[in-house]
Amino acid sequence: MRIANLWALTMAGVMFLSSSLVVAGEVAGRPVDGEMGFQRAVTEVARDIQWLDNFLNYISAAIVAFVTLLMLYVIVRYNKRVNPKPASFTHNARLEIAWTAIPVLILVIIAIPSLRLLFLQLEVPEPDLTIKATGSQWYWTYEYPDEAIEFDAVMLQKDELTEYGYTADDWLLATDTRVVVPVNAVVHMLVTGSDVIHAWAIPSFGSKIDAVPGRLNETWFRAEETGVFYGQCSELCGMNHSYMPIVVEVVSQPDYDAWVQTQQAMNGAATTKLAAAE
Ligand SMILES: [Cu+2]
Repeated sequence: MRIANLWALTMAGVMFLSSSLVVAGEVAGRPVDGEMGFQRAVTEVARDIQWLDNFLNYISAAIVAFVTLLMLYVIVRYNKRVNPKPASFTHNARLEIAWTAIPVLILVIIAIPSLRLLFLQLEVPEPDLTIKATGSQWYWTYEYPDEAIEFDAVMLQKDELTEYGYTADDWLLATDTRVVVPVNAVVHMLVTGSDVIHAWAIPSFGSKIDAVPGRLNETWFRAEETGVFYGQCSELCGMNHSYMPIVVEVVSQPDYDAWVQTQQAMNGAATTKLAAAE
């Protein structure tokens, strides 16, 4: 009876802890003070990553609870006082098969959703749009090869935030330009580095890929809602590693088309100006 109570109490504790740990944030796209767990997922990949994390937490909690209770049981039931004459056998074939087979089974159960997720992340579907991101010390350069658009995104200093329509809370996340993509479009990201290894990451998209000089890595995302989503360079790349954030704005298709036209006009104007100067 006492053991049963202990079991119930432990499981209640485990359930409470794991539920508070995996609560996904209300807010998507940015960190929130005091938040536990992930930023809200807005892509299938991010949702699956969070599901897998949750699933693994339950499995680990169950294993910890089982081992703890087993140890407590042995301590209480088989100590020298309660059990003065210990049994003298040393092997039990059935038990040994069970404690080999059950962990193998648990690993297989974990491997199935892990591999499914790995394939989802690595197999890029037919893209609607391709963007190349190049990490440099300490900013990102974005190219839209099909639209002939190219720009740098540099972190805004504290005194520049208001000018660009940000608040003081956006410091370390806001950049002077944003990557703009249409909602529900498959965006194929080509990621590389120009000097050292950086990493392009947006938590709400479940995207994280290394930007390696001399190598073109690829990832993808399909954002399911509009909004502004923040990320940061996620590979320790040097002194100003924490000052090269990533901002992606997801907009409707008409808004995206309008943005492309404005960018092309700006790029065109820049090219004309350059030609005139020469
Ligand atoms: Cu970096």
